[in-house]
Amino acid sequence: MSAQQRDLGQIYRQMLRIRYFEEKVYELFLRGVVPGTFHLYQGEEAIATGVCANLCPEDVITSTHRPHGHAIAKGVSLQSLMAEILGKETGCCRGWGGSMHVGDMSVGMVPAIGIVGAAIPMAAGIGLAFKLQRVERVAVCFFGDGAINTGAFHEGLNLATVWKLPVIFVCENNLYAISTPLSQVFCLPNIADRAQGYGLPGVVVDGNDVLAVLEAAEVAIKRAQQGDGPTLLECKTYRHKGHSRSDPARYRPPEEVEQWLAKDPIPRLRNHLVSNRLASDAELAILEQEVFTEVEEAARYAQESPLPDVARAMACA
Ligand SMILES: Cc1ncc(C[n+]2csc(CCOP(=O)(O)OP(=O)(O)O)c2C)c(N)n1
Repeated sequence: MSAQQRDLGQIYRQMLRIRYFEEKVYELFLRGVVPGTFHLYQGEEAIATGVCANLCPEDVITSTHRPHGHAIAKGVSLQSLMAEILGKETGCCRGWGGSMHVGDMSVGMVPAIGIVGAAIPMAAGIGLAFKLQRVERVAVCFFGDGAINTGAFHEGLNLATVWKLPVIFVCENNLYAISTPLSQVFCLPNIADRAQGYGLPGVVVDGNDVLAVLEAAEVAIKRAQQGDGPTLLECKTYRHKGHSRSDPARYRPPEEVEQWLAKDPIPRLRNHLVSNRLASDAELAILEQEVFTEVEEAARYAQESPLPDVARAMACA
């Protein structure tokens, strides 16, 4: 299916659900309701949305310390996600994981892993399981540019390629690993260029253009489903906020931030929808209100939910 034939209204809704959800998380944090830290995905919504729109519930994703967008795009409910972030019993991990470990295997999301790069070989292992089971399922591994110099990146990409595993490696290159610019730790023009060294296709994608992500992910997923092995997708993007909730991100030049904010993927898709008469302003305003209400409802649900029972803290299940 070409990106033009998809229901782009649904894609817009999904990106907006991620954006509004995280705005609410930040608001709740300022009100002192969120325990622990979190890492906002704002600015990168087109990647999770564009990739996961091509997946079935049976396909599996792995995620990082910045997992809210991946979770929402893969189908974790806003209610259970918000409850997890607030450490509540009704959370997708029953309040035991918090923001950095959200996940729900019933929709194909392995609980997120905060160790940089650690999920890369794990995704290869999931792909190996699918291959051995002879099922047409794929594993998608999201990771940041900070993961590309870990041994796990080398092991995971190499084995997945050698064994032709159905894995899509999605590098969300937002130019910084905490405060370290990619240019200080990497010499090639593109992370995707690394793929050549392992013998898999490496594709550079504008990660702020959801139409481009949809198309590139579709090609990579088909290739994996046909038994032709993995692909490395490098999605170039930018996080709007600091690394974590306490980071003012002063290490980024203001003009760089400004340039990237102008490429915000959400208004970009909105403009596309309106200028191509795929949706009117009024229709999108209704959709935006619906998403706002859905997020408010999730926040209310999470806040009213009980905390986990302390007596269960040392139990295994
Ligand atoms: C193995 C390991 N080393 C260091 C850290 C601390 N740490 C947490 S996030 C992060 C940066 C990750 O950057 P990147 O992979 O580019 O993802 P982004 O935060 O940009 O989404 C680091 C170094 C960690 N979690 N795991």
